[in-house]
Amino acid sequence: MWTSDNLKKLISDQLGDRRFIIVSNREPYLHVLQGDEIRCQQPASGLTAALDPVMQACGGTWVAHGSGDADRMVVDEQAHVRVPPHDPKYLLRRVWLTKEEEDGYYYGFANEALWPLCHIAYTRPTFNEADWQAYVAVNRKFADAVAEEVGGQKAFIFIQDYHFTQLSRLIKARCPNTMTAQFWHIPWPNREAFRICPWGEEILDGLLGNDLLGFHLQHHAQNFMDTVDRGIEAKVDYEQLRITRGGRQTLVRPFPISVDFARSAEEARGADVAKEMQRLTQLFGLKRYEAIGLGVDRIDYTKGIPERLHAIDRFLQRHPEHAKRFVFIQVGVPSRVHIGSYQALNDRLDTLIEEINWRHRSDGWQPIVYLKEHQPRTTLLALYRLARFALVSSLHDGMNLVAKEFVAARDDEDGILILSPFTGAARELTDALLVNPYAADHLAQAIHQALTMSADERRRRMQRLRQTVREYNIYRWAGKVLSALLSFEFKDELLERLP
Ligand code: ADQ
Repeated sequence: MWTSDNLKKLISDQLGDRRFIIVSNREPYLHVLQGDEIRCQQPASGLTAALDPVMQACGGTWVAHGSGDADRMVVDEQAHVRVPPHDPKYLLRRVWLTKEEEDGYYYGFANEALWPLCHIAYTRPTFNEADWQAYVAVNRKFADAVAEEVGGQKAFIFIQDYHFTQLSRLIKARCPNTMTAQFWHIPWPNREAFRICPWGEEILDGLLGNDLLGFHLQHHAQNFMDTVDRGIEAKVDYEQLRITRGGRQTLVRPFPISVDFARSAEEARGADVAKEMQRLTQLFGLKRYEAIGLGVDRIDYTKGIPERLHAIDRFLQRHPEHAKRFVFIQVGVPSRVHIGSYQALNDRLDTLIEEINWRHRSDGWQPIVYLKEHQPRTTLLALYRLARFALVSSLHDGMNLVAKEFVAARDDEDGILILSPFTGAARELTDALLVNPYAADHLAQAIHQALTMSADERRRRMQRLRQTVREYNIYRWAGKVLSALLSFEFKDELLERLP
């Protein structure tokens, strides 16, 4: 079983004097002003939630956009701050972006072009030359920051996600002694869907600057290889999962990401979470209900939140006997609010929840409680434990960590996971109720099944789900990625020797 200690050992045995640097757009800790005080927050992001425990185990430097309004107040002259604040384990190097850069690179190309291009959720991508130019310029800015951190030494650089398709080549031009791996946290679409991108060739070529390219699923890796095969000149070896372009090789591999199971399980059993469960029970009068349903998401059109609400509506129409005996808590943190489609979704959710609550309201009861803000980890863990079922209804999702967080928090071995088959998580979590979110009736039926399932069956399913998430945890993910990257250089039997 992979643990934080195995991972530490792998890093210290194999890295030697090489620097270890992670690059992502989102930073793992933001400093924000609340009145006169500076507070440190962790963002609602699957990527940072997954990688923070890895960095805490490995040390090293994390390079990311400094986006908190108090970020500049706490760094030194090199834009460095050590994190986590109360028990520093690694260095955070912040990169400053202008508003125009953020607009073009982040909101524009990354989130209005690449995000919808890679998710089949029927939101059309917008391609804009100025956004693309800003995106490339910001990739250069990050390459400069990484080069400063490398400082002429040998280094392993681990690049995250679709914000940095140009980064690996730019880094290697500046620092020849580096190896790079890049992990693509979202799906890779089929080649027909990808073809519409006007800068497709540059994106494919840029990604092939990496020594290793990781996706959550074999299927995404396969789509990428097909896209390269049809899109640009390269030798694609489908058996060895290897692409050669311009004499250089890139390994393409699936690595399903996960959560820190041990830490979540331990925290979820702790006194703080128990206290928080009591507070929430009192605050929302939860004792009145036989069961609580739960949704937790970054508000995004890929997460299928309206589909989930329609299913609750349908469920209550079909099974009015559950009225007043059940409540659904939707926790949704607004994200990317400067983009029109996200504003429209926020408005749509407000209206939809109001409508559904109005339709079913009775004697002071209403079916949906909407917590539209960022919640601390203790609150999320408490909600995971209070819920009879968690509903993850993504229309398309690279992995979906909420599903795994829910399972990790349930050491009481109770609770049902209702999960969309269009998430990466559905490949591993086969003891969930797997339901197509586009079919409101099927989802409504699954809610009914979750509320009427015997305690024995709930336990059997949850035990198997927990076994999977315990074993396929975040340290295994990081260990597999790093050992695949390291095996490039050491060319030994490293992979076989690891658990
Ligand atoms: P995301 O799209 O951000 O990640 P997801 O994997 O579900 O999606 O993670 C969301 C994270 O935000 C979870 O850790 C969750 O606890 C947290 N969160 C959600 N709502 C919150 C709230 N209101 N308050 C506080 N925290 C909240 C991308 C891909 C995913 C992939 C991850 C990791 O889109 O498919 O699983 O990266 O690779």
